[in-house]
Amino acid sequence: MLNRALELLSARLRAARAVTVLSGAGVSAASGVPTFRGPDGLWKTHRPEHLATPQAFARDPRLVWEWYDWRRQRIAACSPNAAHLTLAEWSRRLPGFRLLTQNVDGLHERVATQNVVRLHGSIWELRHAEGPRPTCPEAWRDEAVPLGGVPARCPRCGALARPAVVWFGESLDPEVLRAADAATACDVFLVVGTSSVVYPAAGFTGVARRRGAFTVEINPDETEASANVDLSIRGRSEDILPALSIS
Ligand code: BJW
Repeated sequence: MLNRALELLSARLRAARAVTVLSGAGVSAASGVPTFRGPDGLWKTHRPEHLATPQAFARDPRLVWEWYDWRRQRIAACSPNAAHLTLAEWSRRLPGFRLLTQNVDGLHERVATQNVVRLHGSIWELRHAEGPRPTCPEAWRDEAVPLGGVPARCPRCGALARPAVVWFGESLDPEVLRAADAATACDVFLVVGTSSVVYPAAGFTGVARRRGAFTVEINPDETEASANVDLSIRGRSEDILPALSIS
């Protein structure tokens, strides 16, 4: 059964002129990066509305930064896994390859994956909490672990900084949304390692399918997307992706 599914998907990938992958936290799970939901997920111990919203940050920037500082340290100790490596190889070899990632950990970038659209920003980038200032860059990279100070500040003007990530209730960058929408026009749309509950990302699979893409989910568990894809493969991304043959 699994072998048949892998053969079918491999054939689809080989024939495709455009392939889009939507990745989520499950892709980094084998690297040791905690997922959000599920038995060991971050939300088991931290309520999202206490930490991943602009209101939470306004209320207690130190608390929110402590959580991000802890996550940055944890991610810095992680290495990309076989799923990241396979997608990086596909990005060089498959025509019209695009990767939409919800992950902020930077592990796809660490293995030089091409054509990556970061839907929710990066945990390694910071920006001014009160909006851009003409004297300073709009966003800057900061890979210090632990952070030089909590809450983090702009190295140039000293103003309060925030992680350049997208919190609940915040809009995604319009350019990013345009790129994501364009990527839903493809032959194969693969949704990997995401619970498919957070919008707008969760809506892309349906859009791709309505536009004629062959939609596939790779996840060890059933998700919100499972019933609405053409092929649902139960398995871990680090096992399934390397088992697919694109040549
Ligand atoms: C494995 C595995 C292995 C484990 N291999 N797999 C429409 C309807 C309803 C609500 C909304 C809507 N449109 C917008 C909203 C509101 C909201 C939303 O979606 N809420 C829902 C929760 C209901 N969305 C927003 O607010 C977004 N903004 C927006 O739309 O603006 C306009 C607007 C605002 C308000 C109202 C209406 C419109 C912004 C969303 C930002 C999400 N931000 C976060 C935090 C990022 C920063 C940070 O990291 O700190 O992004 S939340 C968190 O969830 C993070 C993730 O990217 C995101 C998705 O999580 P993901 O990747 O799916 O992880 P998990 O843990 O959920 O799932 C892991 C999966 O892996 C599981 O399925 C496992 O089985 C699997 N797995 N091991 C493969 N080895």
